[in-house]
Amino acid sequence: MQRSRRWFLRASAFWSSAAIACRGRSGAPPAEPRSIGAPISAYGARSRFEKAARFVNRNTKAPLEEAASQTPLHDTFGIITPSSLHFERHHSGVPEIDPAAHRLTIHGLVDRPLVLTVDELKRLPSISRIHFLECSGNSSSEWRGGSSGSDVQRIHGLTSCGEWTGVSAALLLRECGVHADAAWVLAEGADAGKHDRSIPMQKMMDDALVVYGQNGEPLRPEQGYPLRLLLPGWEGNANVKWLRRLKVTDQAAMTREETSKYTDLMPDGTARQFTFVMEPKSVITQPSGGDRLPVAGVYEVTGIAWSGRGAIARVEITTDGGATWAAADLQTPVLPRAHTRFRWLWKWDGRNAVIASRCTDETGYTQPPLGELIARRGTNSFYHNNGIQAWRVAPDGTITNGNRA
Ligand SMILES: Nc1nc2c(c(=O)[nH]1)N[C@H]1C(S)=C(S)[C@@H](COP(=O)(O)O)O[C@H]1N2
Ligand SMILES: [Mo]
Repeated sequence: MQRSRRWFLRASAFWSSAAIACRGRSGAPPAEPRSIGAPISAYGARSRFEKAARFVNRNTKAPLEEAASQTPLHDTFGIITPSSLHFERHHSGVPEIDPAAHRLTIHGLVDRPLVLTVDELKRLPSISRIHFLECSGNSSSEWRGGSSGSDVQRIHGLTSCGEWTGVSAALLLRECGVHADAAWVLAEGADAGKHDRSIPMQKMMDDALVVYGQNGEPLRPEQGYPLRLLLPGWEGNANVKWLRRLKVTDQAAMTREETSKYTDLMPDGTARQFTFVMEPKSVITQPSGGDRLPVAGVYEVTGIAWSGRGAIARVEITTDGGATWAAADLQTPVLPRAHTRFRWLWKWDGRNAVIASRCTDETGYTQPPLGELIARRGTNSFYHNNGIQAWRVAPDGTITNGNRA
């Protein structure tokens, strides 16, 4: 990294263009602020000059409560998504829940059913972990050719990454004494639609968390305040928000969300069900669709990679549409089931280029080309597109979605 950084500074047109810009401006240093600054504040807000925002991707046939908003991946740095920019997906709006009145009930095939308050949960041993959360419908427009716009936010903005704090689900379930034939847990939310999903007991015992914290403060209402189920690396919809009930059962409940919804119809007419794991995926966030490179020269290509199966082992970059690949630098920490930031220096020659990233996780799974995924799964399915995202760079520097010719 050290060496490539120096090369960047030498080779780049950056310093010379910065010098030109300086000459263009008034030579005098900026004036000292005239009055004393703003006072201290009890709860911070960003500078009024900053405008990055979630994109409200409204389904025009449904009310705004049945909608999603997408993270501005192009304009967020590092690996942590600020809570205010964490993507949202609600099936029936954001309920307003008084934490003092909220209860988590654990019942079903257990010796000792439990009803817990939020304060009681907070007294138990806590765990903080950094994990991504991705809607299985993320990037779904690309199956059939890019209907939801051409920028990274609108194509891939249904993924975010945060630090989550809560209690191990295994600790709670052990406390209840689950029966030997217990194989599933039905998780239910307290929103108007009572969103629910059946979760295999093994995942609940492995690494599931009942979380109340997000990025160092209580969960945002949009993320499930006061409690949500967090299933590291598993599709967003199984991470039940406003969690109010865990029912231990011997079989899956076959709720609406795991039968008519959140299954994947294959070309032969069969459907894949319980496709929980989010497979390895990466995307270049800068430069990306909607950007314009001002001049030929050196650019930092950066983006994020993540895998529901573990840590990212490798990210590669192509600038010639996949003919050749080069290894990108991974920013530490590289954490399992978390966004991982990658960077690569590119000297653009001012000609047509197709840039893309592909990642490989620690299990050896490499993100597939989109065409390969479509050949295998057809275009009936909607969820779980982890194909490679290409961006097309034109000689005038404009960048568009390069997934289709
Ligand atoms: N109770 C409840 N939980 C829910 C949902 C919901 O509508 N209600 N939406 C699910 C879906 S489809 C996704 S992708 C994630 C989105 O989580 P976020 O809004 O915190 O990003 O929450 C899941 N959990
Ligand atoms: Mo989702």
